[in-house]
Amino acid sequence: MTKTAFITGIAGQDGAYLARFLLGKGYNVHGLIRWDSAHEPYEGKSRINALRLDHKNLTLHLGDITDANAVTSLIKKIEPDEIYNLAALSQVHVSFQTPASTLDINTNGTLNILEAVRILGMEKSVRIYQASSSEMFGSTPPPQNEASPMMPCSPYGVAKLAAYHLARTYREAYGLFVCNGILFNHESPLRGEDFVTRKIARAVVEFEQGRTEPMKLGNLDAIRDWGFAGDFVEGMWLMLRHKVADDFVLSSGDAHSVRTFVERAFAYIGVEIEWEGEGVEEQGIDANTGRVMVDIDEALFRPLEVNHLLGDASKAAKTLGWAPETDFEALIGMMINEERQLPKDGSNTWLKAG
Ligand code: NAP
Ligand code: G4F
Repeated sequence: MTKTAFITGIAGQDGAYLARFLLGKGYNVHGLIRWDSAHEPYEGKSRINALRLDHKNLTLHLGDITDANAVTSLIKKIEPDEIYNLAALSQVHVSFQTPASTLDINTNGTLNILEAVRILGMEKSVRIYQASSSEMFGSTPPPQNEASPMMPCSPYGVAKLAAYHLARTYREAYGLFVCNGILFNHESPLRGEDFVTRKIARAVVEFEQGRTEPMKLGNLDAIRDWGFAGDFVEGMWLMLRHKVADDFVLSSGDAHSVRTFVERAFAYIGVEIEWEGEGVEEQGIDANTGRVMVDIDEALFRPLEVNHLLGDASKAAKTLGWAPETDFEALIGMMINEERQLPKDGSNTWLKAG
């Protein structure tokens, strides 16, 4: 029988990849999209365009995860078999500037989904994926797995941790089938433009095409475990196939600093970067020409930083049979190649190509 999935945050990076994955499996996919994302020239719309809006099994619903009544009536109408709750304010730095709305979207938004399923008596018929995050580990030393202490370092991390506990509580109290996917950083050509990997990939291609202004970055020494979003959405789906609801880490298991990402990205276009100076005076220099390619901007540092994330996804490997396919170098190459092909109007063709 055809399954029906409801994806909140469908206009985001993961929403686009997940929708494509589920449509490919024959699902009817319903997506929640904010009204301002549904219109050009917002990048959310271009991701949805890349999905082919006219797919006969894809239905978009205008709405907001913070609107409890609207969320409840939508779930009642859609009668989904699976809900993937991806909607979030996902920019960690921004969460320091908008802490209250971060909690409203990331925590209360999750509560709205859980409560809707409970109030509608759908506990036994719906399986829920909750987009939890490695940011919840915060200052806990690496490697981090499902049993590691959670010590978040941002309003974003705190909001995600509260949502994680709400999901666990609803699972235990009301028998909801809800899984927390504790996902480490995953990137793609569809990554939002202000996340560091996409920002670097874009700048590198701009340099290749004649850019002269140095790229500005913040903390070069933060270490992240970067994987490919396309691999990770399959893990979300696999969690909902498991016989019991549980929590799973998904990660590549390979961590690098932002500095290394910069070096490898420039190396991809044949530029060797040498670092000179210290602290905010540090610069990344083209070793051949002496040109400054990277400057440090103090404003891009966060009030508190998560220094080192390195995931241990052995539980997901053993229990779900999940393994990422795309390694660090392949991810960088994919992002740069796709950035090179972006049309001048900024719309992203990746999913059409894929
Ligand atoms: P993303 O690209 O920022 O997508 C998030 C989506 O949520 C956006 O389309 C956004 O809509 C939507 N949204 C924000 N506020 C909303 C609201 N009030 N009502 C309805 N929709 C709203 O993030 P992503 O990278 O795809 O991540 C997906 C989920 O996984 C997020 O919950 C994120 O926190 C979590 N996560 C991501 C990673 C990662 O490395 N990517 C790792 C761990 C966890 P607009 O387009 O209108 O802004
Ligand atoms: O790319 P980022 O903004 O991602 P961050 O903060 O790790 O968060 C992402 O991954 C989380 C999972 O661990 C998700 F839950 C979250 O939703 C999001 O998807 O920053 C990565 C690192 C940080 O340490 C940051 O300080 O890069 C450092 N950085 C240095 N310069 C920069 C910049 N980050 C950004 N965004 N922009 C810079 O110019």
